[in-house]
Parts: sequence; C-alpha cells; structure tokens
Amino acid sequence: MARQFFVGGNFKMNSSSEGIKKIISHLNDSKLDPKTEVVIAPPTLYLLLAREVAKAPIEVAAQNVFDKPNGAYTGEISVEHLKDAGISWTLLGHSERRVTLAEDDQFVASKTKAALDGGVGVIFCCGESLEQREANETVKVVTRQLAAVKEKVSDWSKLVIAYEPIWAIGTGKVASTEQAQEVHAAIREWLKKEVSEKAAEETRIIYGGSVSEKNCKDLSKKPDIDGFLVGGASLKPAFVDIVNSHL
Ligand code: G2H
Repeated sequence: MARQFFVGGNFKMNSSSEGIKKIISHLNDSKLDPKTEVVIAPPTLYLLLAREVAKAPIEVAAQNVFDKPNGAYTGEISVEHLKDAGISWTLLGHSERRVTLAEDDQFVASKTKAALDGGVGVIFCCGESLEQREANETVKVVTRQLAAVKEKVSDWSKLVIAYEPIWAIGTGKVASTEQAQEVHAAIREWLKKEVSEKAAEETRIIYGGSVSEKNCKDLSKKPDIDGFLVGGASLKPAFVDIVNSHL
C-alpha cells in the first residue's frame, strides 16, 4: 500500500487571529495536491478559529494534549476537548517541549497513548541534538524515544512519526537529503523489527527542520520521506509549494 504524503504546518507560538485567518484563507484558495494530507497546528487559543476557517480536506492539530481525562488539571487540554472541538490530530514530543519543558520519553509516550486511545491522531516528534549526532547516537536516541511508545501503544495506524533533528530546527540548517533518508530508513527498519512488517510499510515518517519551498522537492524524492512537518515556512504563502512538493 502506498503511503499518503503528509504535510503538517506547526505554527508554534506565532501569529494572531487575523494572521491565522489569512494563512488558512490562502490555503483554502490555493490548488493543493489532492493526494497530500494537510494538517495545520495553530496555537491552542486559535484551534476553534482554525477549525472554523479551514475547509476540507485540511485538518487541524493541537500542539499538545494531556494524558488524563477531564478533571482538575489547570491549564491543560484533554483528548475529549480536542474531539469535542473537531480537532483530529495532535503534535506530541516536539523537542521544544522535551527540552524547554523537560518532557521525558515516558510522559510523551503516555500522552501518545491517551490521544490514540481517544481517537486523535498523533504526529510524534523525535530527533537528536547536535552533540548526540556528533557522538554517532542519532539512531540510538530516536529509537529510544520510539521504544517508549512501543511499550504503551500497539496500533500505529493513526501515528505519524516526525523525525526532527534538533540542530536543524529553526536554524536554516536543513539535514541533507542523505542524512534525512538514512535516519528515516533506520526508523522503518526499527518498526519492522520491533513493531510489525505492516507498521513498517504503512507508517508515515515525515521530516522536520528548516523545511522550505527551496529544499522540499529534493527531500520529497527520497523513498522513506513521506512528507514534512514545517515550522517557520508554514506561516508563509510558500507553504503551498511545500504541500505540493510531491506533485
Ligand atoms: C521543526 C519545524 C516544525 P522549522 O520544529 O516542527 O520548525 O521548520 O521552523 O525548523
């Protein structure tokens, strides 16, 4: 089964209600590759606005979700809230949360399980620091992050893996097509060995880290790169070119 190309836009903590309306209207009015799944992740406060403005088939993702059901958890957002609001995806494990907010592998895996069990798809981010890459630990780090998920999750069909080397995030330093392909292939190999042949064949593994309209075409040609998670460039009109990179 061919894997459907997947492009996510991670707005991070950027833009405004006006800005988000503009970005989404531009997407609505553009000719998007019908074969590519497009999911945008605005800041939490704008999830409902984004859901209202975005036209099908554009989907909306949260940037985070908590691992507990509704209750006394001030400041958190639940899987039930996302479903009630028509939000079908969430990002989890972004390095900006792993590093700045000290989210560890177990917590990220627990949130992944809660989202998937509740019927919300997960864009699961993993990736190594520059120090870890230089110590040749890339695959070890990424598979350790994934192994925590394997402990808790058995159905990988609503999970998209986003490989995002930390040294390439927002730095303009994109991984070379070979570097990205090498890690994606290693992740697929790990899925085959540790999860199942089916998960290895069907799980989308997307690349994130300074993806732009200039570098996306070459990356998209690699056999194990099934799409992108785009940060900075998702706030710009050129996001459309990235969505259409597989055409
Ligand atoms: C990586 C990516 C989106 P950017 O964080 O998740 O951001 O494209 O700005 O490097």
